[in-house]
Amino acid sequence: MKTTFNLPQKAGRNGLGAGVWNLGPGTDPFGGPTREAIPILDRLPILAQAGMTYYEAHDVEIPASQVGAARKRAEELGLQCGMYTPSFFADPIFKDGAMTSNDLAIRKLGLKNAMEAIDNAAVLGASTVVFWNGREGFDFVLTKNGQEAFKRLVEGFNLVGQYARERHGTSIRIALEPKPNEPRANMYLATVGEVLYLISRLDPSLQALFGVNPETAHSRIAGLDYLWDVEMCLEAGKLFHIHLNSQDGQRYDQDLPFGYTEPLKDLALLVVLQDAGYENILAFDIKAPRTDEPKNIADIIEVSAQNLVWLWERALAVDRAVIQQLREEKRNTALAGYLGKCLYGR
Ligand code: 3MF
Ligand code: MG
Repeated sequence: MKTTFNLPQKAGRNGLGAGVWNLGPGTDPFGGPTREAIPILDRLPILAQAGMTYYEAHDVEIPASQVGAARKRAEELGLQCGMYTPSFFADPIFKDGAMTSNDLAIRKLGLKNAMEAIDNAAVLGASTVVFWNGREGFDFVLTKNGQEAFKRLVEGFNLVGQYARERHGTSIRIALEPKPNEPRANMYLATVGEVLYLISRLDPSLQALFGVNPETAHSRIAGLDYLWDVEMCLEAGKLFHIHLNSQDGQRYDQDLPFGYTEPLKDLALLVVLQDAGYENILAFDIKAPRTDEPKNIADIIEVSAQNLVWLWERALAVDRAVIQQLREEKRNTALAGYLGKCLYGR
Protein backbone atom coordinates (compact mmCIF):
# COMPACT_ATOMS: atom_id res chain seq x y z
CA MET A 1 0.00 0.00 0.00
CA LYS A 2 1.29 3.44 -0.95
CA THR A 3 1.73 5.95 1.81
CA THR A 4 -0.93 8.62 2.05
CA PHE A 5 -0.18 12.15 0.90
CA ASN A 6 0.18 14.62 3.76
CA LEU A 7 0.80 18.34 3.89
CA PRO A 8 3.51 19.39 6.34
CA GLN A 9 2.33 21.87 8.99
CA LYS A 10 -1.25 21.96 7.68
CA ALA A 11 -3.69 23.15 10.35
CA GLY A 12 -6.68 20.94 11.17
CA ARG A 13 -7.50 17.93 9.03
CA ASN A 14 -4.62 16.57 6.98
CA GLY A 15 -4.59 14.16 4.06
CA LEU A 16 -6.22 14.69 0.67
CA GLY A 17 -9.54 13.70 -0.84
CA ALA A 18 -11.04 12.79 -4.23
CA GLY A 19 -14.45 11.82 -5.59
CA VAL A 20 -15.40 8.29 -6.58
CA TRP A 21 -16.78 9.89 -9.75
CA ASN A 22 -13.24 11.02 -10.63
CA LEU A 23 -12.54 7.41 -11.67
CA GLY A 24 -15.22 7.13 -14.34
CA PRO A 25 -15.29 5.03 -17.53
CA GLY A 26 -14.17 7.89 -19.80
CA THR A 27 -17.53 8.98 -21.19
CA ASP A 28 -17.91 12.47 -22.66
CA PRO A 29 -20.86 14.18 -24.40
CA PHE A 30 -19.58 12.92 -27.78
CA GLY A 31 -18.61 9.38 -27.02
CA GLY A 32 -19.35 6.42 -24.82
CA PRO A 33 -17.08 4.75 -22.31
CA THR A 34 -13.50 3.89 -23.21
CA ARG A 35 -13.01 1.74 -20.10
CA GLU A 36 -15.21 -0.66 -18.24
CA ALA A 37 -17.00 1.11 -15.39
CA ILE A 38 -15.48 0.14 -12.04
CA PRO A 39 -18.14 -0.69 -9.42
CA ILE A 40 -18.29 2.24 -6.99
CA LEU A 41 -17.15 0.39 -3.87
CA ASP A 42 -14.21 -1.04 -5.84
CA ARG A 43 -13.07 2.53 -6.48
CA LEU A 44 -12.38 2.99 -2.75
CA PRO A 45 -9.27 0.77 -2.71
CA ILE A 46 -8.00 2.59 -5.83
CA LEU A 47 -8.31 5.93 -4.03
CA ALA A 48 -6.60 4.51 -0.94
CA GLN A 49 -3.84 3.02 -3.08
CA ALA A 50 -3.38 6.41 -4.78
CA GLY A 51 -2.64 7.96 -1.38
CA MET A 52 -6.00 9.53 -0.53
CA THR A 53 -7.26 9.86 3.03
CA TYR A 54 -10.81 10.90 2.12
CA TYR A 55 -13.31 9.83 -0.50
CA GLU A 56 -16.38 11.76 -1.66
CA ALA A 57 -19.55 10.41 -3.24
CA HIS A 58 -23.01 11.28 -4.56
CA ASP A 59 -26.19 9.63 -3.34
CA VAL A 60 -26.58 7.99 -6.77
CA GLU A 61 -23.15 6.41 -6.36
CA ILE A 62 -23.57 5.29 -2.75
CA PRO A 63 -27.35 5.14 -2.17
CA ALA A 64 -28.86 4.55 1.28
CA SER A 65 -28.85 0.79 0.64
CA GLN A 66 -25.06 0.83 0.12
CA VAL A 67 -24.10 3.18 2.92
CA GLY A 68 -23.39 0.41 5.45
CA ALA A 69 -21.25 -1.54 2.98
CA ALA A 70 -19.36 1.62 1.96
CA ARG A 71 -18.66 2.49 5.55
CA LYS A 72 -17.30 -0.99 6.27
CA ARG A 73 -15.16 -1.06 3.11
CA ALA A 74 -13.74 2.40 3.84
CA GLU A 75 -12.92 1.47 7.43
CA GLU A 76 -11.00 -1.59 6.26
CA LEU A 77 -8.99 0.63 3.92
CA GLY A 78 -8.37 3.39 6.46
CA LEU A 79 -10.37 5.81 4.26
CA GLN A 80 -12.81 8.38 5.62
CA CYS A 81 -15.81 9.90 3.90
CA GLY A 82 -14.81 13.54 3.48
CA MET A 83 -17.99 14.72 1.79
CA TYR A 84 -21.34 13.35 0.62
CA THR A 85 -23.65 15.04 -1.84
CA PRO A 86 -27.14 14.62 -3.29
CA SER A 87 -27.16 14.43 -7.07
CA PHE A 88 -29.71 16.89 -8.38
CA PHE A 89 -28.43 16.58 -11.92
CA ALA A 90 -28.36 12.92 -13.01
CA ASP A 91 -31.97 11.78 -12.65
CA PRO A 92 -34.15 12.95 -15.60
CA ILE A 93 -36.80 14.00 -13.09
CA PHE A 94 -34.51 16.91 -12.17
CA LYS A 95 -33.86 17.90 -15.79
CA ASP A 96 -35.16 21.43 -15.16
CA GLY A 97 -33.77 21.77 -11.64
CA ALA A 98 -34.68 20.41 -8.22
CA MET A 99 -35.00 23.25 -5.75
CA THR A 100 -35.78 25.78 -8.50
CA SER A 101 -38.08 23.56 -10.57
CA ASN A 102 -41.40 25.18 -11.46
CA ASP A 103 -43.09 21.97 -10.35
CA LEU A 104 -43.85 21.87 -6.62
CA ALA A 105 -43.82 18.05 -6.57
CA ILE A 106 -40.27 18.03 -7.99
CA ARG A 107 -39.12 20.67 -5.51
CA LYS A 108 -40.48 18.48 -2.71
CA LEU A 109 -38.66 15.44 -4.10
CA GLY A 110 -35.45 17.50 -4.22
CA LEU A 111 -35.88 18.40 -0.56
CA LYS A 112 -36.57 14.79 0.37
CA ASN A 113 -33.35 13.71 -1.39
CA ALA A 114 -31.43 16.51 0.32
CA MET A 115 -32.61 15.41 3.74
CA GLU A 116 -31.82 11.77 3.03
CA ALA A 117 -28.35 12.84 1.93
CA ILE A 118 -27.84 14.61 5.26
CA ASP A 119 -28.71 11.40 7.12
CA ASN A 120 -26.54 9.23 4.85
CA ALA A 121 -23.63 11.62 5.39
CA ALA A 122 -24.03 11.20 9.14
CA VAL A 123 -23.89 7.39 8.87
CA LEU A 124 -20.83 7.59 6.60
CA GLY A 125 -19.16 9.95 9.07
CA ALA A 126 -18.90 12.87 6.62
CA SER A 127 -19.06 16.27 8.27
CA THR A 128 -19.81 18.14 5.05
CA VAL A 129 -22.68 17.83 2.59
CA VAL A 130 -22.13 19.69 -0.68
CA PHE A 131 -24.90 21.02 -2.90
CA TRP A 132 -23.75 21.62 -6.45
CA ASN A 133 -26.10 23.73 -8.58
CA GLY A 134 -26.05 21.24 -11.52
CA ARG A 135 -29.48 21.77 -13.09
CA GLU A 136 -30.57 24.85 -11.13
CA GLY A 137 -30.80 27.40 -13.90
CA PHE A 138 -32.24 27.96 -17.35
CA ASP A 139 -31.43 27.55 -21.01
CA PHE A 140 -34.22 29.80 -22.34
CA VAL A 141 -35.23 33.15 -20.92
CA LEU A 142 -38.50 33.47 -19.04
CA THR A 143 -38.85 29.73 -18.57
CA LYS A 144 -38.45 30.46 -14.86
CA ASN A 145 -39.09 33.58 -12.87
CA GLY A 146 -35.58 34.37 -11.58
CA GLN A 147 -36.76 36.21 -8.50
CA GLU A 148 -39.09 33.36 -7.64
CA ALA A 149 -36.30 30.82 -8.27
CA PHE A 150 -34.01 32.63 -5.85
CA LYS A 151 -36.74 32.63 -3.19
CA ARG A 152 -37.18 28.88 -3.75
CA LEU A 153 -33.47 28.41 -3.08
CA VAL A 154 -33.71 30.44 0.13
CA GLU A 155 -36.77 28.50 1.27
CA GLY A 156 -35.31 25.14 0.27
CA PHE A 157 -31.97 25.66 1.99
CA ASN A 158 -33.70 26.98 5.11
CA LEU A 159 -35.66 23.73 5.31
CA VAL A 160 -32.57 21.61 4.68
CA GLY A 161 -30.61 23.58 7.29
CA GLN A 162 -33.40 23.22 9.84
CA TYR A 163 -33.54 19.48 9.22
CA ALA A 164 -29.76 19.10 9.54
CA ARG A 165 -29.71 21.07 12.80
CA GLU A 166 -32.65 19.17 14.32
CA ARG A 167 -31.26 15.77 13.43
CA HIS A 168 -27.52 16.28 13.75
CA GLY A 169 -26.86 19.51 15.67
CA THR A 170 -23.79 21.15 14.23
CA SER A 171 -22.00 17.95 13.25
CA ILE A 172 -23.02 18.26 9.57
CA ARG A 173 -22.31 21.46 7.68
CA ILE A 174 -23.60 22.34 4.24
CA ALA A 175 -21.35 23.77 1.52
CA LEU A 176 -22.79 25.19 -1.70
CA GLU A 177 -20.68 24.76 -4.83
CA PRO A 178 -21.05 27.46 -7.51
CA LYS A 179 -20.64 27.01 -11.26
CA PRO A 180 -21.68 29.46 -13.98
CA ASN A 181 -22.72 27.05 -16.77
CA GLU A 182 -22.59 23.41 -17.90
CA PRO A 183 -24.86 21.54 -17.88
CA ARG A 184 -27.26 24.53 -18.06
CA ALA A 185 -26.58 27.56 -20.25
CA ASN A 186 -27.08 29.78 -17.20
CA MET A 187 -26.91 28.50 -13.66
CA TYR A 188 -28.23 30.11 -10.48
CA LEU A 189 -25.48 30.37 -7.83
CA ALA A 190 -23.00 30.91 -10.65
CA THR A 191 -20.21 32.34 -8.52
CA VAL A 192 -18.85 32.43 -4.97
CA GLY A 193 -20.27 35.94 -4.64
CA GLU A 194 -23.79 34.68 -5.44
CA VAL A 195 -23.49 31.85 -2.94
CA LEU A 196 -22.34 34.24 -0.22
CA TYR A 197 -25.30 36.49 -1.06
CA LEU A 198 -27.69 33.53 -0.82
CA ILE A 199 -26.28 32.58 2.59
CA SER A 200 -26.82 36.16 3.78
CA ARG A 201 -30.51 35.76 2.86
CA LEU A 202 -31.00 32.52 4.86
CA ASP A 203 -32.57 32.40 8.33
CA PRO A 204 -29.89 34.12 10.48
CA SER A 205 -30.05 31.33 13.06
CA LEU A 206 -29.08 28.80 10.35
CA GLN A 207 -26.41 30.75 8.51
CA ALA A 208 -23.55 29.28 10.56
CA LEU A 209 -24.36 25.85 9.09
CA PHE A 210 -23.86 27.08 5.52
CA GLY A 211 -20.63 27.76 3.66
CA VAL A 212 -19.01 27.43 0.25
CA ASN A 213 -17.23 24.70 -1.70
CA PRO A 214 -15.42 26.73 -4.35
CA GLU A 215 -13.92 24.83 -7.27
CA THR A 216 -10.88 26.40 -8.90
CA ALA A 217 -11.93 25.42 -12.44
CA HIS A 218 -15.48 26.71 -11.96
CA SER A 219 -14.14 30.19 -11.16
CA ARG A 220 -12.06 29.99 -14.32
CA ILE A 221 -15.05 28.93 -16.44
CA ALA A 222 -16.76 32.08 -15.11
CA GLY A 223 -13.68 34.08 -16.19
CA LEU A 224 -12.90 34.82 -12.53
CA ASP A 225 -9.78 34.52 -10.44
CA TYR A 226 -10.01 31.50 -8.14
CA LEU A 227 -7.59 32.92 -5.63
CA TRP A 228 -9.82 35.93 -5.08
CA ASP A 229 -12.86 33.65 -4.89
CA VAL A 230 -11.17 31.63 -2.16
CA GLU A 231 -10.10 34.77 -0.33
CA MET A 232 -13.72 35.98 -0.35
CA CYS A 233 -14.79 32.70 1.26
CA LEU A 234 -12.04 33.02 3.87
CA GLU A 235 -12.95 36.62 4.67
CA ALA A 236 -16.55 35.54 5.20
CA GLY A 237 -15.48 32.57 7.38
CA LYS A 238 -17.19 30.32 4.84
CA LEU A 239 -14.48 28.16 3.29
CA PHE A 240 -15.99 24.82 4.39
CA HIS A 241 -14.42 22.64 1.67
CA ILE A 242 -12.53 23.11 -1.58
CA HIS A 243 -12.41 21.35 -4.96
CA LEU A 244 -9.01 21.67 -6.58
CA ASN A 245 -8.31 21.06 -10.26
CA SER A 246 -7.13 22.92 -13.39
CA GLN A 247 -8.88 24.47 -16.35
CA ASP A 248 -7.21 25.33 -19.64
CA GLY A 249 -9.02 28.57 -20.45
CA GLN A 250 -12.66 29.59 -20.52
CA ARG A 251 -14.22 26.58 -22.20
CA TYR A 252 -16.05 23.35 -21.32
CA ASP A 253 -15.40 21.91 -17.87
CA GLN A 254 -12.16 19.93 -18.04
CA ASP A 255 -11.35 18.78 -14.48
CA LEU A 256 -7.63 18.64 -15.30
CA PRO A 257 -4.97 17.68 -12.74
CA PHE A 258 -4.34 20.24 -10.00
CA GLY A 259 -1.14 22.23 -10.57
CA TYR A 260 -1.16 21.66 -14.32
CA THR A 261 -2.30 24.91 -15.98
CA GLU A 262 -1.51 27.70 -13.50
CA PRO A 263 1.12 26.52 -11.04
CA LEU A 264 2.11 30.04 -10.01
CA LYS A 265 -1.44 30.95 -9.06
CA ASP A 266 -1.76 27.58 -7.30
CA LEU A 267 1.38 28.41 -5.32
CA ALA A 268 -0.18 31.74 -4.29
CA LEU A 269 -3.42 29.95 -3.38
CA LEU A 270 -1.52 27.66 -1.03
CA VAL A 271 0.31 30.61 0.55
CA VAL A 272 -3.11 32.13 1.29
CA LEU A 273 -4.52 28.87 2.68
CA GLN A 274 -1.45 28.37 4.89
CA ASP A 275 -1.62 31.91 6.24
CA ALA A 276 -5.34 31.61 6.90
CA GLY A 277 -4.75 28.38 8.87
CA TYR A 278 -7.33 26.59 6.68
CA GLU A 279 -8.43 23.58 8.73
CA ASN A 280 -10.85 21.74 6.46
CA ILE A 281 -10.28 19.14 3.76
CA LEU A 282 -8.48 19.80 0.47
CA ALA A 283 -10.10 17.62 -2.18
CA PHE A 284 -9.69 17.12 -5.91
CA ASP A 285 -12.49 17.23 -8.44
CA ILE A 286 -10.64 15.85 -11.43
CA LYS A 287 -11.59 13.50 -14.22
CA ALA A 288 -9.56 10.52 -15.35
CA PRO A 289 -9.25 11.29 -19.09
CA ARG A 290 -10.82 8.90 -21.57
CA THR A 291 -7.41 8.35 -23.17
CA ASP A 292 -5.95 6.74 -20.03
CA GLU A 293 -5.78 2.96 -19.89
CA PRO A 294 -7.76 1.24 -17.12
CA LYS A 295 -4.56 0.33 -15.28
CA ASN A 296 -3.55 3.99 -15.17
CA ILE A 297 -6.91 5.36 -14.11
CA ALA A 298 -5.51 6.74 -10.85
CA ASP A 299 -2.68 8.65 -12.53
CA ILE A 300 -4.67 11.87 -12.39
CA ILE A 301 -5.15 11.50 -8.62
CA GLU A 302 -1.47 10.84 -7.99
CA VAL A 303 -0.28 13.60 -10.33
CA SER A 304 -2.61 16.12 -8.66
CA ALA A 305 -1.59 15.03 -5.18
CA GLN A 306 2.12 15.11 -5.97
CA ASN A 307 1.80 18.56 -7.55
CA LEU A 308 -0.11 19.77 -4.51
CA VAL A 309 2.46 18.45 -2.03
CA TRP A 310 5.37 19.93 -3.99
CA LEU A 311 3.61 23.28 -4.31
CA TRP A 312 2.63 23.21 -0.63
CA GLU A 313 6.28 22.74 0.33
CA ARG A 314 7.29 25.59 -1.98
CA ALA A 315 4.54 27.73 -0.45
CA LEU A 316 5.90 27.07 3.05
CA ALA A 317 9.28 28.35 1.85
CA VAL A 318 7.86 31.61 0.46
CA ASP A 319 9.26 34.40 2.62
CA ARG A 320 6.24 36.41 3.78
CA ALA A 321 8.52 39.30 4.77
CA VAL A 322 9.68 39.61 1.16
CA ILE A 323 6.05 39.80 0.01
CA GLN A 324 5.37 42.48 2.62
CA GLN A 325 8.44 44.45 1.65
CA LEU A 326 7.66 44.34 -2.09
CA ARG A 327 4.10 45.46 -1.32
CA GLU A 328 5.41 48.40 0.67
CA GLU A 329 7.84 49.29 -2.11
CA LYS A 330 4.93 49.14 -4.59
CA ARG A 331 6.93 46.64 -6.69
CA ASN A 332 4.05 44.56 -8.07
CA THR A 333 6.01 43.10 -10.98
CA ALA A 334 8.94 42.26 -8.72
CA LEU A 335 6.50 40.41 -6.45
CA ALA A 336 5.35 38.32 -9.43
CA GLY A 337 9.05 37.65 -10.11
CA TYR A 338 9.66 36.60 -6.51
CA LEU A 339 6.84 34.05 -6.73
CA GLY A 340 8.35 32.79 -9.98
CA LYS A 341 11.68 32.39 -8.21
CA CYS A 342 10.00 30.39 -5.45
CA LEU A 343 8.06 28.29 -7.96
CA TYR A 344 11.09 27.45 -10.09
CA GLY A 345 13.18 26.77 -7.00
CA ARG A 346 15.90 29.28 -7.78
C1 3MF B 1 -19.38 19.45 -11.61
C2 3MF B 1 -18.92 19.29 -10.20
C3 3MF B 1 -19.67 18.25 -9.41
C4 3MF B 1 -19.69 18.54 -7.93
C5 3MF B 1 -20.29 17.39 -7.18
C6 3MF B 1 -20.31 17.66 -5.70
C7 3MF B 1 -19.72 16.06 -10.37
O1 3MF B 1 -18.69 20.40 -12.30
O2 3MF B 1 -17.99 19.94 -9.80
O3 3MF B 1 -19.03 17.02 -9.66
O4 3MF B 1 -18.43 18.80 -7.42
O5 3MF B 1 -21.58 17.17 -7.64
O6 3MF B 1 -21.47 18.16 -5.25
MG1 MG C 1 -16.79 20.01 -7.99
